[in-house]
Amino acid sequence: MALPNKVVGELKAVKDPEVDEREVDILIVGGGMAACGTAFEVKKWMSDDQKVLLCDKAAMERSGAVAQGLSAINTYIGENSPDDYVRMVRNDLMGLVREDLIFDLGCHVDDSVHLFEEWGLPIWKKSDDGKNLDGKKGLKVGSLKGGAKPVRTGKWQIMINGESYKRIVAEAAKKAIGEDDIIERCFIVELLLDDKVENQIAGAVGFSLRENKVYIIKAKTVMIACGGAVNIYQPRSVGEGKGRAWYPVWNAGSTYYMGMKVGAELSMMENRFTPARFKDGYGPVGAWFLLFKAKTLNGLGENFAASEAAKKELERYAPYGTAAITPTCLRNHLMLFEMKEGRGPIIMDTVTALAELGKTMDKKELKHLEAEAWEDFLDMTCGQANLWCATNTEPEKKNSEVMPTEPYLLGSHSGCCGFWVSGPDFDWVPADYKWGDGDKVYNRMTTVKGLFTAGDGVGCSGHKFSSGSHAEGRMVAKEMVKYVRDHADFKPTIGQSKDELVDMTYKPVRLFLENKSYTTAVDINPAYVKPAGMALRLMKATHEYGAGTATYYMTTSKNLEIIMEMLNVMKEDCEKLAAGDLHELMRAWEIKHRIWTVEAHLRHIQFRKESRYPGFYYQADYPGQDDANWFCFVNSKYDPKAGKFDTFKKDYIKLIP
Ligand code: SFD
Ligand code: AMP
Repeated sequence: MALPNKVVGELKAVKDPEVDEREVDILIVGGGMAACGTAFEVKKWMSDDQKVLLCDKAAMERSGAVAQGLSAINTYIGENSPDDYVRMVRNDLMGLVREDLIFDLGCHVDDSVHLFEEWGLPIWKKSDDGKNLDGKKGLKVGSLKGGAKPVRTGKWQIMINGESYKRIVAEAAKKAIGEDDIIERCFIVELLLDDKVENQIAGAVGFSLRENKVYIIKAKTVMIACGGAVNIYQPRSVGEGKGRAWYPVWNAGSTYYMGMKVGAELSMMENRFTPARFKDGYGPVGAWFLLFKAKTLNGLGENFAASEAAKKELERYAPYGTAAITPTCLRNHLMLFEMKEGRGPIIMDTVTALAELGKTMDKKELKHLEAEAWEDFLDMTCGQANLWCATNTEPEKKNSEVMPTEPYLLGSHSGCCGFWVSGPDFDWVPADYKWGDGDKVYNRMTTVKGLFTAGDGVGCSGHKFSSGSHAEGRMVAKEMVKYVRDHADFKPTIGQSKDELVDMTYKPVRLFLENKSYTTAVDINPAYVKPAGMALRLMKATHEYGAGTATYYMTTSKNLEIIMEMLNVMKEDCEKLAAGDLHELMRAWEIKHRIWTVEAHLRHIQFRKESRYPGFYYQADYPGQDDANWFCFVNSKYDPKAGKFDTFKKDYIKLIP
């Protein structure tokens, strides 16, 4: 159970925390959709003498991206085929994806959706006469597994009443793994490599957000599923709205930082997701485009996406731009195109959409439709519904602006950055795409032995969303058990002493306690920097030089050169981060995780001499796509011993015609 706060405000940190040492076979880091999938599945395959532990920095009932709930499950294969799912993801991500990983996921994802429904998640259904049945009405026509038809918004998405989605999924995960094998409010800061076996994971170190306690956990195999990276770029929200973001503000790039630090190969870190969202409230647009069939208008009231100019612009990016569904980055590109031509802002025409749908409805049905429009946000981004109230916006009477937001790094939504992982052990998967130990293949294992990832952590395989991340977590559970069984003789050895690990984890606290009396203002001190200041410094740098909103997502070689130098200085200055309480200690580690993650992102952009994802980012000196040289993955690897990065190309292999 998550420990409650024992004090008013944050708990002051002390110089010498208690140390809790554990040894397990399987360590799950994170408690989001992927980790809940692993937790639900893992004990079914473990033997009685094997041990598992899950550490989440927050409380699983409301942690990660699904914290506020969701109104749709964006990946449900249903009547479609996994091959077609691969084609959709490939097109949306401009041709470069790992088709083995995506196909594999497509074969398993529906099973997770069926479980969600079994656990009590209300899934909307279609009635025989084509009406939408939500909530309990949906239940009456039977379950998806039993053949009832979901309410499809797009080809892949289905509608849910999902305010309690994460609670439902977490409850099942907790029941399956057991409260004794979960530590909530435990922030993992670093992974640990084995001292005897080269390139083998051996555990992790973290600390409690509720007690002065450091956890040192030895493990034979570890899964990192700490989501994506948020608040790495200056958000559009300022002042009283600061802190609003679309993706979960708590996810600080820990997945990428921790894996990269122990030498796991990253892939496609140049890919980012710059979502179009309702302006200021960050409300998602999918349901409006797909379910309510709304159109976006430019400032002149024109449906610009259907214009000749848009068609011409998209033709420049054929075959992706001319596909039946325009890729997400190019939809953004068209919005930016309008804005730069002086035809902004972009407006979601909610009024016409609801009026059109209402034409065939009676009064009661119309009221229900309006309620659905509100519920879409109340279920997943309630701040957007608040903003509608605050600005007297009734969507049937007043349109809302949409806007491309600040960039996010993630591998499960409409982006695909993450780790280079092994694919499944099928004969059709090329040798370069699968690995393990000897002739053994471990699906979703990174290039570090025993280190697995899922959800936002897996690179080159976007569009998994909530359901796919859960399913991928379940796949990883089986592979981790297999890994432990195959390596029964392996005993993890940690090279660092207990004192060294505590000193590393609590360094910001010790620095603070040693120096805090030197000045009267606790945040201003020549001996240290506070994480809040460092966060602003990072955001200013990415905003201006790293293709943030300040420059319409444009960067250049020179700008990248400048920001890489700034990031190096920030990394040096991170040695002087100071924290007075446990929350601030978390902030200190988070900003370190963010800086390294951003560095990996920009290093990849710098390496890829083209602009593969117009609308997500642009390089002025390398505009457009250069398939002759860059139709390949970009991978990078940090060498933990030498402290150096290596960035290189990896072949893309087409598997599905
Ligand atoms: O509308 C540490 N997502 C949507 N998915 C859908 O299926 N439908 C939607 O409708 C979706 N939309 C949406 C979505 C997300 C958000 C925020 C909004 C709207 C507003 C995407 C999914 O939610 C996403 O794909 C999955 O949740 C990804 O799963 P995973 O497991 O990779 O990440 P997580 O769930 O965020 O969990 C991360 C966990 O890690 C913990 N953590 N624990 C220990 N130590 C550390 N250092 C840690 N750092 C992080 C977190 O606490 C958390 O438990 S829509 O936009 O399309
Ligand atoms: P979003 O709300 O933007 O996160 O999108 C939710 C789902 O709808 C994702 O699967 C998107 O790929 C899809 N989607 C959003 N907008 C569109 C659109 N205009 N056309 C097609 N699919 C879309």
